[in-house]
Amino acid sequence: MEKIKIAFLLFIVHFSLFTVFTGCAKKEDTVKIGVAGPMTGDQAKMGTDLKNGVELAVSEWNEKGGALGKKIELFIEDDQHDPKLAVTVANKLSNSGVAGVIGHWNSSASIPASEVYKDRSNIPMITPASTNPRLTERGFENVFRVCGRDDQQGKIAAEFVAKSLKVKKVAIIHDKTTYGQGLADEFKKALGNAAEVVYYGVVIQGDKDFRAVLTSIKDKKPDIIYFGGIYPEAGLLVKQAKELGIKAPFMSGDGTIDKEFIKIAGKENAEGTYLTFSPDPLNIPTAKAFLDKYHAKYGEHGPYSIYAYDAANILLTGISEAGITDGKKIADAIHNLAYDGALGKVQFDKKGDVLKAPYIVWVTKDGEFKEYWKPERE
Ligand code: ABU
Repeated sequence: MEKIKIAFLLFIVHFSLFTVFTGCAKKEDTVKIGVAGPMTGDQAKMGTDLKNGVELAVSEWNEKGGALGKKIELFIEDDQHDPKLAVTVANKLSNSGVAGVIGHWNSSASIPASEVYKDRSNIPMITPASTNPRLTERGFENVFRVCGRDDQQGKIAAEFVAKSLKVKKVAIIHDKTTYGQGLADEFKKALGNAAEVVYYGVVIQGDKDFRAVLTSIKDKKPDIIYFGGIYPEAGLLVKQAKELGIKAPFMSGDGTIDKEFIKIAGKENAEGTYLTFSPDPLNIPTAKAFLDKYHAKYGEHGPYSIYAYDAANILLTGISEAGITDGKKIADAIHNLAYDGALGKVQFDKKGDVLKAPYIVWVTKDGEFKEYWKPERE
């Protein structure tokens, strides 16, 4: 019996020494940050932009010594914009002991994942891109977004088509996702009686042939087609609409404003498409240093690269201000920040929304996106 006790004690001592002198101990010497988004699949460009923005911010922090005197370690996870996979990813990141998460990209992923982070000791999450209002309407103190909301961009889109384009008949399509349907409905609500909605219908994310829906729309002779959804479907819709001889311009939101949209639609077909998004960072003086570094390291920036960069800096500043990797304390610190970032000053309200979301309308011209229209009050 004595021999068994000694053997057991030796095992414990050996195991403890092993963990101290191996990678297990090394991991505890880092501040762990989660990054989550669609890293593979048809929206992988958005996940890559997100990852690149975060990696750039973290490399800068690590060059200066990290956070809380420790190196920062990234845990990158792929949710494939799938709500169920987003929950799995959120649990995996929570189990890894992350102090906070940058992500997710899609509202349909961010909303269910945020429930996990809330339940797992209020792990703070800052999304660069999820714009569905519900994300911040549930009173979660650990949830933040550095982008605007779809009730804000839907309103600007409606104001543009009613006051600037002065259209009479509108067709509305969405992709049945939290984001796509939410944005289409916010646009419709804001439009009110300013124009007649002659068609309201859906497409399925991942489908490739939208000719049946577009043929029904053509019969209704709308002055504009509004789409709530993301660039893979938006590109095909515009391409197929032109092939069917539809002349009405196309309008969509921030989920479509990426060069991938123009590639899928074709340069000629994409011309004249209107999109709501925030102003061009190329015209924002505070964004210059970020853009120079990003372009040198990764090439052209995507729409949400700069948002991911600022989100990571805000999370790491919150951790530093809190002085500890405690979810609630970090969230409190983030709520109290007035952060001067690449996008300018970022401050959050009680819900975790930014105080300013300056949506404008862009247009595609010569294969590029150009700022086109600003609401009068801005
Ligand atoms: N806001 C653009 C698309 C991401 C999302 O909200 O689902």
